[in-house]
Amino acid sequence: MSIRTIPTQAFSDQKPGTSGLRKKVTVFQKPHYLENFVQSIFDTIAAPQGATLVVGGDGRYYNRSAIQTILKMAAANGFGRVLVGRGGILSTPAASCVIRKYETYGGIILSASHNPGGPDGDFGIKYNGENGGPATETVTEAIYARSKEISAYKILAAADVSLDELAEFSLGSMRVEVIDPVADYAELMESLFDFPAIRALLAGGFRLKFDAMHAVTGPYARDILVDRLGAPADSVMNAVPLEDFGNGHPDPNLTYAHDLVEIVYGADAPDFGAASDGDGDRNMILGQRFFVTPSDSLALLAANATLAPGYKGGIAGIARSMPTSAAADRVAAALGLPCFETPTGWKFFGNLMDAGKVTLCGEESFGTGSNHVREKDGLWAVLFWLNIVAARKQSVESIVREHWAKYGRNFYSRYDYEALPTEAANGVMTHLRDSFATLPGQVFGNYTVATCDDFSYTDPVDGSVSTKQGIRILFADGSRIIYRLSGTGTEGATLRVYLEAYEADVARHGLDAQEALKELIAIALQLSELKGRTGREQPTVIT
Ligand code: G16
Repeated sequence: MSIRTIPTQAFSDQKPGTSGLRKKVTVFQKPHYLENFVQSIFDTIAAPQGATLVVGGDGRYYNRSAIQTILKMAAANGFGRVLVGRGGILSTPAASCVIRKYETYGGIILSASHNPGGPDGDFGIKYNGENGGPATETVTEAIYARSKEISAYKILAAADVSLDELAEFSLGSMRVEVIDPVADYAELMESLFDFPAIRALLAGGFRLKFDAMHAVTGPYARDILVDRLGAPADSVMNAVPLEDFGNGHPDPNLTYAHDLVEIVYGADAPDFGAASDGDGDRNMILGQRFFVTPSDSLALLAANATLAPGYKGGIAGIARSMPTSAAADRVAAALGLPCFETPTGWKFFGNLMDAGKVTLCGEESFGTGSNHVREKDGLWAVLFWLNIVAARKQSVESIVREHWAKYGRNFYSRYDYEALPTEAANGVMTHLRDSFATLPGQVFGNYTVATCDDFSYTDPVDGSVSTKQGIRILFADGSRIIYRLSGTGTEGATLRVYLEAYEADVARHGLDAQEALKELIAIALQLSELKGRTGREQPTVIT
């Protein structure tokens, strides 16, 4: 087997977004496209000769073929050993777990997360460092810079290898270990949560439904919820991972996880519902006919953390992304803990966790996690909730309502306008920026604008600065409207509008969020001139 150096031409569009490089499968299939990006990663990270790499993905279309290429390129670039999930499968949190447990140099994760898959769907690739977390912006910028000047890549001339059985073999001078994708992760979960208490809860008739959305968490959920915790087999639905996610959109929210929502809001509803996304890092939590917003979920987990054995000593601090509601801030204040507000993107939490400043992190985009790995973690959140329910012996709804009564309720909603013409979306943002000088002090109905700005963040650990991370309109009563362009879409631009209003009055906590936020929504549309500028009457998704 010989190492070949293949001449190539640089692509100009390999800038990683919020979470790695995400493009249509057809773009990744262009000659040299994947190889160029992988070589740019290898050139940037400059791993020492013989280093160990983890490789795996969410099983979507093109996963297997990309892994074959990456293995041959890793062998040609001097890696000594690669741990790869059986069948090419590793959920994002499981990949993070494996990187940390085996102290590898880093890992390559193949996923476009919640984006649809299949030959016409999306694909993605990202690099995670030795802490198990997504590469920092400094590293992703360096990878991008390299991708613009690359002129050759190295690959081993070898036949494809079989990844369907647990095995160890050589590829050139590199060892390949095909590992069980579930075992290490399941063991970690068992070390964090009170499995006997959850087992007893389920044995006592508590019914749950977990929707794996035909994505990567199926095998993980079966192993943990059914085999280890004793839930009936039909507690896990859509459990078989499919390359096109059964033609679905594996995004666990009220719109896309509609199969589950119908069950949890239907007659004979189970006590608990949950779903995860394409690569297993997102989660949605539902009680019986009751939706827990991701922002509230973070606050609730923080407030109840000591009920789980893995956190019984308390937590060091909390971090949330800027658009996430301030519900967690209230818990942090009550517990006397630091609370950090970061830009959107899990990569911004890594330094805080590594420095021991925070234990729990969360985002409005259905992501919660802790320092057990360096990715958000869907099943971890599900188990945390089950642990809390088992310990408190209350329904999800009553736990949330008690929380609101104590801390107040942060009404919250996000409006997504997907696949907009890029020009129109940029036009909205420019128009808003142009209004910064005149907005403060203006009164809109019950709301007075206090300040507005472009969010920027200085990392308290390494001092790096990230600018233009979303436009904030902050009102005198603490309500907020945020406008942000998504960094994960692959078609045109996705504009997100985030709305938040705080309500201390318990009598008003039962209001529907859309009702409570009605006036703020109208103001958001008015200020942005969104309808006129984009031609969109309605958002694509409301969460
Ligand atoms: C990624 C990031 C998250 C981010 C989300 C949405 O999640 O890891 O931190 O909140 O995208 O980002 P955007 O608003 O830019 O689309 P995932 O689950 O897609 O990897």
